[in-house]
Amino acid sequence: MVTALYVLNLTLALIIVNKEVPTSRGMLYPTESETREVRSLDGIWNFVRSDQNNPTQGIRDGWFNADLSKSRPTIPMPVPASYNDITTEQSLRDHVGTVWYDRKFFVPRSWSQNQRVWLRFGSVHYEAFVWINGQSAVKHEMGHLPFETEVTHILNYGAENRITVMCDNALIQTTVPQGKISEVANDGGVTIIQSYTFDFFNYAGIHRSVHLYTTPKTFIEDVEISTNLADDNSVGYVDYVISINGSAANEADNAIYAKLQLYNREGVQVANATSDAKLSGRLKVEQAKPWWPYLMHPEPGYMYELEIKLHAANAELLDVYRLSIGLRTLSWTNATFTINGKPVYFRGFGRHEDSDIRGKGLDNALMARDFNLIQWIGANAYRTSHYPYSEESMQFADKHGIMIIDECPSVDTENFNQALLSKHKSSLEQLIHRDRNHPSVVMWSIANEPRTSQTNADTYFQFVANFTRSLDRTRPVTAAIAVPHADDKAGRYLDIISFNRYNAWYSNTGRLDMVTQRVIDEAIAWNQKYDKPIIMSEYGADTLEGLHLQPAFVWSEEFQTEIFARHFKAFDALRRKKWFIGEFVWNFADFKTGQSYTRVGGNKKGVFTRARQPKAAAHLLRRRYFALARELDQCSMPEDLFTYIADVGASVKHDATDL
Ligand code: GCB
Repeated sequence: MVTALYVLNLTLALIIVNKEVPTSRGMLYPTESETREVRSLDGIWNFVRSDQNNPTQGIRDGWFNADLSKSRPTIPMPVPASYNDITTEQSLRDHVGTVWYDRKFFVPRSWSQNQRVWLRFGSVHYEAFVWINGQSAVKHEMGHLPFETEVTHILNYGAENRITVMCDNALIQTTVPQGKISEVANDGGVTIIQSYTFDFFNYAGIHRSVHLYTTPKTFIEDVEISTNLADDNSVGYVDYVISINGSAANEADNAIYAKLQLYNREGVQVANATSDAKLSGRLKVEQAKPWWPYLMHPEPGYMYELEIKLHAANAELLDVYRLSIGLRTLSWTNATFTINGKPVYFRGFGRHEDSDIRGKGLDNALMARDFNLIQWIGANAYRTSHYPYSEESMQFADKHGIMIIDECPSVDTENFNQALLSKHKSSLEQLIHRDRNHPSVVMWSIANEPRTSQTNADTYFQFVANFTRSLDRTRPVTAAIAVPHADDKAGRYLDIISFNRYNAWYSNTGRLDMVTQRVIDEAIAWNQKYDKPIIMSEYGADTLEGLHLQPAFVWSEEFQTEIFARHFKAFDALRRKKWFIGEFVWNFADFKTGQSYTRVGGNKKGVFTRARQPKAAAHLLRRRYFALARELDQCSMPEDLFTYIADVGASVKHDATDL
């Protein structure tokens, strides 16, 4: 009987159907204009934790009907930030289930007239329930992605308002990412444990900014652009589709139109157009300045400003929205990836949004520092491992010419099932909707280390990859795979194969003599299996800053430096085969993980410490990344790249020509 049930379950699990998923609307990044105002609700909120064994009590008891402090004693909590590391309490750090936030705010009387008001969250991990003045306003599931709702009719104008947020961090088998919740006996009774296989701390809370913003009654709800360049890159094309929302849109179909003007960096108008009745069209940009990656061109990250003015049939100005855009074109084959017709070799990192105290909370100072370090080290790309990063960081990447492999929050995906598939697709839909206008985004990563040898992985990834393509055909699709190439069932649905492997670390620990050939052999094997471009998307070694051991020994700075060098040798052999198109170190900086005896305060594979200072290997990596940039794109070298050693003639060189 038991066997029969098991077989039945297995059969049910095998049938995965490709169902529709809900479509995102709106969510343009909130910016001010002649017709829009933006107010931040960031700051110190009131915070309370539910009892772990009673996570829905607050809903049943209506905690949202009054100030939270009326239900429970509250503590101050910064927004944006993860709540886990703010206090000194282990119980809050490791809390599983719901927590509550609230705060008061005023809305100006002027906002009640002739406009609409929207509430927007940059991200809440993992699930959010929001009330305004006790009325349910919006619910959203999926960390690291924005959501918004109209609140025009539930606000008090010229008066005080209260916003209440319940956030649930529980991860189960049908969330993205997956986790497991179990009840385990402890010394005093039982406790609820959240477990997950992924290797970063499940930070939670209101992670990114909260905004209120106004729009006119009829407004620009969405803009989708795609860009192209003529073969010689001298002329650029911007295809646009504008969606509008509002009563004027419904009444006067076809009568509304948009005027678009494109400005260059100097503020000079370089193109303009009036849309067709469907609010779509094309701008042609003569003497285009293409968007180039960092070090690939003397002027990387060139951004234009697209000004969109929405007009009523009688020419009245309804709404103005400005969007930064870059002109570039991508193409790929089974052996190449090009940008603006030039082959690209990726050199960069897997990263995390992670830092002391604030966890995964948006921190502008940290973000600016990280981009300075990326430029200092000469990287041209990173993967948003293992979830979408802040919109502010996407804007930074655009401006700095840093290419992004944009990853959805699916990590260590397993036990493929129908509910999971729908959420996985929804995470990609939300991600692509949010990020499709960024020139920095050059590839979609649909998963990290999915268990692609399992039954069902084949159908599952066929659906996920094809769904991604149906949303955006202008960028290739990849996934970072770690199962052995022979067992993988997903690669054939990808455009580019990325693989993660830890030679001399997880396998053959300490054996630096077992790296180079293995990396070469594995890359060749992936290429032979799928005949697609290959990237090594993770390699590295945990390294305790300040630990020096000569000869190199695991965990020491010497070992990280040596292991990098062994990989570089493999990459150089592979680069001769044109299909090997990139190397990504794991990780940019040390980051926090769950507790484990393999982790000393977290994962220490950072090239930078968690405080964003270089380890010894950073200097080596910097010399390599600049050497690659110089060889491939003839960039000039930073003056401080080589330290003076000795004036001993031609045998010891110490300047850029040494490369
Ligand atoms: C991996 C994972 C990454 C881990 C890393 C490690 O393969 O993709 O999330 O942090 O290995 O250091 O174990």
